[in-house]
Amino acid sequence: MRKILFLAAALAPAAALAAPPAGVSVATPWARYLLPNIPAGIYLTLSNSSDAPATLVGASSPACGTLMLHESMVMGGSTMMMEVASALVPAHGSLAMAEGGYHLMCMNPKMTVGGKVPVVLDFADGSTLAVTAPVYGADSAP
Ligand SMILES: [Cu+2]
Repeated sequence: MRKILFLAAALAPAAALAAPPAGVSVATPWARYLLPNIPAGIYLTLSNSSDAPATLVGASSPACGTLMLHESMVMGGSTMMMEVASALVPAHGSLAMAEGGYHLMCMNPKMTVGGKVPVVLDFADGSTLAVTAPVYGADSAP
């Protein structure tokens, strides 16, 4: 009896969701949705109160099909965006993922304006952060 209880306790952590990254919190997550065939941007601000940097390496959402980590930049006078492998949230600092900079790109959006989409952020140390992003349309933002 004692042995069985011990095994159950040892297995429990593996069945649970990955822990959130230490000291990292999210503010003002939101999505901009236009049309089903136009990728939707997801924006948020990550803050890190810990002594170690946190590295965002990806994200997923059942409302997006593929959810990519993008960075917008101006090249030769026009704004381009490209997929990036990671984005750093500095120790005792923050990372604003906003229009014109880093953002999440929801390639096959299945959402409605006024609704909410769940997003899981994945960090390099294996930790994850679950976020709920309200959906805005073309002409509004939080
Ligand atoms: Cu993009």
